[in-house]
Amino acid sequence: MKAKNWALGLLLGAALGIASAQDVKIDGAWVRATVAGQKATGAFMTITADQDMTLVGVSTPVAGVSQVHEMVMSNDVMRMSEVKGGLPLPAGQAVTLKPGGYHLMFMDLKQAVKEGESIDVTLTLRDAQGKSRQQVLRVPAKPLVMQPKSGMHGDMKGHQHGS
Ligand SMILES: [Cu+2]
Repeated sequence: MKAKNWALGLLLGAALGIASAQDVKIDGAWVRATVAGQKATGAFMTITADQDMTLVGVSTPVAGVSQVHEMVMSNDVMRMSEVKGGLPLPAGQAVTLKPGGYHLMFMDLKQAVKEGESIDVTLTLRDAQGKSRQQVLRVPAKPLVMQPKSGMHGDMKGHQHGS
């Protein structure tokens, strides 16, 4: 019933030429401002999809390589790696990308990301039917608020991937 309503809404939206840009809600997006010589940075946000979606890719003009990353424990060391198969965005669930967890990774930076400036970030999203589309965001650059190292560790050890 719900899916049917949604499909009908999509059909109407398409018929009226309305872009379904509001399918995925983005809250609190920011990218970590870089310091001199820094070649990589991360971006963070909370993403809420109103239908099951998968974040399959990301790009920005300021980086040569952009990936969706996760932090994983490997031999007691936190490492980050690309999320294989994309990051699931279950319908109605807020998925938070934050330091120490999921993040958008921008590598091979072509320019500095300065505090107070914004960069364009394009998310590639795939729906349950396998259709992909892109959503462009303006993401402001902010400095990372430094936290005590020990506190960070404690947080990470207790970290579980919640639902
Ligand atoms: Cu990363």
